[in-house]
Amino acid sequence: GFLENVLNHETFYTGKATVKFIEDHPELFKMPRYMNRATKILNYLGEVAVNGNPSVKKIDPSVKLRTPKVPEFDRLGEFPAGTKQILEKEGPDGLAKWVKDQKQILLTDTTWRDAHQSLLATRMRSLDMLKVAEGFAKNHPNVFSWEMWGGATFDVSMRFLNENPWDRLKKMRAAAPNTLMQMLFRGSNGVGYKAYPDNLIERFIEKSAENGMDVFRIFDSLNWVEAMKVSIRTVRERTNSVAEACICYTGDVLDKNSKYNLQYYMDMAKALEDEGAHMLCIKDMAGLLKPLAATELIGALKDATDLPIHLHTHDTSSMQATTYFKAIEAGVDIVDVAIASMSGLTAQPNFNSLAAALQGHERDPKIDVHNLNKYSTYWEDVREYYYPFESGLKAGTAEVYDHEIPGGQYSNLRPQAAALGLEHKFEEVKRNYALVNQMFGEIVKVTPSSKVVGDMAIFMTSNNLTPQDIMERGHSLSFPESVISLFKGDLGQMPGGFPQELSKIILKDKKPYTERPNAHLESVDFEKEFEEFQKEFDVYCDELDFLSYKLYPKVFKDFYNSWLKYGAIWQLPTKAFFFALKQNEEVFVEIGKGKHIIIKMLYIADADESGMRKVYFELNGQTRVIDVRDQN
Ligand code: 3PY
Ligand code: ZN
Repeated sequence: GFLENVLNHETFYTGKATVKFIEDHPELFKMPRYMNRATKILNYLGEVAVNGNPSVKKIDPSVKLRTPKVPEFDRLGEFPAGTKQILEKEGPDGLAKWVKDQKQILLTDTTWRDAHQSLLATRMRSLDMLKVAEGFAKNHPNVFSWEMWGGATFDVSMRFLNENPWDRLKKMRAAAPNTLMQMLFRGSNGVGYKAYPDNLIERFIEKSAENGMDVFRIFDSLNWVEAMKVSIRTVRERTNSVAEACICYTGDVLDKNSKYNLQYYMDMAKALEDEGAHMLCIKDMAGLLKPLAATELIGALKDATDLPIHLHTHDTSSMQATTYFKAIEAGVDIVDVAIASMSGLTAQPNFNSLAAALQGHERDPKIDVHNLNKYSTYWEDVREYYYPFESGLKAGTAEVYDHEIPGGQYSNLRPQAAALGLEHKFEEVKRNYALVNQMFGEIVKVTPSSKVVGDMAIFMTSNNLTPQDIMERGHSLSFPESVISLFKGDLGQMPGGFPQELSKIILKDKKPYTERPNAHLESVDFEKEFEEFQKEFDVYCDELDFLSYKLYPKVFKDFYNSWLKYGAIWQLPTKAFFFALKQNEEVFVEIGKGKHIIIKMLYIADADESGMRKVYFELNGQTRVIDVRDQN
């Protein structure tokens, strides 16, 4: 109630309240915002004890969970200087020059973002990262950057982890002040799945940089440079961060019949350099860049531009370490790797093994592999807690060169097909994915365009349609919304345009357009809308929350409501978060700096006639009871 709200308000309990305090904070009368933090955590633990965590579909009692051991580090020692200090001192152009001047190969660690996005459905929690962030930064100061934000992490952290994505950025930044923080940014689609107004994209970039983002890896899902301009320019002109512009690698550059040939990549590289990119990235999201193709492509790009070149791939074929070797010998500047136990298959190649294999090479990255292996053990133990999100993939596959499904989507497509009752037809879904690629005119496939290709493949599979059926009977078929939207121009334009005949079949009487989709969107009126936003939510929601809301209104609203009810449950250990506490199990939770609580699960009472159960806990030795509706 009101009194509890006041007593738990930080202005009050820190002794700063004046008479005006209550007048200034009308929200205290209605908001459970300042309900005791421990009580909120008990609400959550009670809820998952009775109904389970909605993300965890099946608990496997045979999985043995070990306690992950944090490798030792000097807690009181200074952080050795790293790439962040170079950026601070030299600025983004100076950093780019520094990168080009290095003889050694530089490494970006994707363990914190793409590796778990591709292996564990993006479910890695901040707490598990933060436990090792400081130590890793101190023990491995010569890692070029950590890719730790953006892509799917932004919405997934709110949707499934009850975490504020901005807090992850701020906390990781603070934990590793010597290392560059890097994110994946979908250009005019931001960290979403559709175009947003330009001024929202600009504000998002500015606020990300202010809160610690150093390297913006910017791509467009159709390789349309036009759609990347606003992002590149904003990073260059309004921040002190690096604009790393991507070319999404598609098809096979050595295939003379493909429109994605060497000339295509060289032209795009020059265009991105002209737009002001500080660095270039070859974003090989499906892992299609073969070793010999890497030699050609890196060589050609080094001739075409003066920018440093960063190579990103996924190891779906299990050949990509060889590609890295070839790229390194051809002069690539930086490659993306993931810690051993979080590497391989749909994730990035193995950091530890690559660093070990390069010892004695003239471009040796000079990594302490012995120490790095301890981090692999840590992540191996952490990974066990995420077993409900494993894709079950067992080995690399050469099929990826046929279907070209991106790593992040590959591990998702099977469950998506299964949810529609098509698991037994998964081979056909993959075949159709390849056919759709051809029908759509060799389209770049990466979020969000890859989703459209997947939707179309599933549509064809579930309706038993061949490409010929589509061309002959398509006029009477209603296509998935995302497919219509793509052909209308809502994701931008593709190299060489959309195939005309198919476009007419899909669009029927709808008219396509060729301007940037963002040009049709009304600008955000920040002052006015922020005020309305605070009225709808509360005055403690800040500008970062507002950005989350503008990108994902519904997701933010649900997240906000869960936050009011459960509070900062990102602080709960992962086991308790996903699997609840068993009878008599105890958990130690750090709820603030130097502030801890101990929660013990006592028992769950039977449901009463209205379906409510009482869950009994001990909180710091005192019995507490939480009422939970049994949803089963
Ligand atoms: C994303 O956009 O999330 C990706 O990882 C694309 O590769
Ligand atoms: Zn990737």
